[in-house]
Amino acid sequence: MVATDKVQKTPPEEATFNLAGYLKERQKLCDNALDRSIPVIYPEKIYEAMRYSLLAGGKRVRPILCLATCEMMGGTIEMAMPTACAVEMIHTMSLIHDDLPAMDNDDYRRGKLTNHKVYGEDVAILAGDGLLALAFESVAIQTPQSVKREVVLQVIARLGRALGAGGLVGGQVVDLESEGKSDISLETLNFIHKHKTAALLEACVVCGGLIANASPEDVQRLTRYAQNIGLAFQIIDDILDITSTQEQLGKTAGKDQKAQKVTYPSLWGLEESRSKAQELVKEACVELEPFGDRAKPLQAIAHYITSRNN
Ligand code: GRG
Repeated sequence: MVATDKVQKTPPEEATFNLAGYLKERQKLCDNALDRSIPVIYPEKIYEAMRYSLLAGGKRVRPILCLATCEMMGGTIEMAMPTACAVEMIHTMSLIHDDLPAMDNDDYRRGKLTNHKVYGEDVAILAGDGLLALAFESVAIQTPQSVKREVVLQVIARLGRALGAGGLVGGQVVDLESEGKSDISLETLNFIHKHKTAALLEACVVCGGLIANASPEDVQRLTRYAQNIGLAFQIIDDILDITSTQEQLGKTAGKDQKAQKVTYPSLWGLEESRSKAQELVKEACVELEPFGDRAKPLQAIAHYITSRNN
């Protein structure tokens, strides 16, 4: 769970917006909805394994982005909550599979043993699959009738695109191929992270906008906002792998250096990486200017991405 009391310095333009309080409240809403989304029924083992990782904490950045965008564009939390839950289910399944011995082979995630360490590789794979299927079922079945069915279909298509070979899966494949290679170009690194990390963040924001009937022009603005914060998110993730402890991160720290992985700090150094992330956040916030005060939560979340410590 994010240490909201540890959210660092608030930029002056966000001074009137209580981000820590906002995140805490939204995390609670998301946690409650996610808790309700998975009962424990027969065969209990799989439902328990799905709940284990889904309810293990996590900052809930993706569902909060989805809800915040929907509200900014005039929609409600109720309209977006099934999609918000879906993006967190998809994100969690990607973490479970990423941690498997066949991929990153990690023992800790969100401050707990990884799913396969507790339930075994076979059940961990199936827990990921179960979460992925439930994500789409949630959007299709739980989205209220106030959202047009045509929009629900668009959301389902967007999510499918973001996580398939043109998104997370494609980014992960290139990441795996790049392992152990020291001559990875910036272009390849950008490809990996635009797909592995930014694609889902983009889907969160765009789906939130679609649910609130955002115009195509606004969807374009939202897309640019999300692409910029998506890359900034990954740059900071790379920095935190170097500068934070396992306790702060809830997962193994220093993994990239140990695996001699090419990262943004390994190409640019820490300081340059930080300023590039800040530049991306600034560019993201420019896209929100037409939305005036309603954009305060999304602006504050963008700044939080570069000031977070986990
Ligand atoms: C989606 C079908 C499908 C398969 C998954 C394994 C895989 C394919 C992709 C890997 C995706 C991955 C693990 C990307 C890393 C993204 C990232 C920066 C994760 C950390 O996110 P945080 O900091 O974590 O938001 P919390 O725990 O706070 O939610």
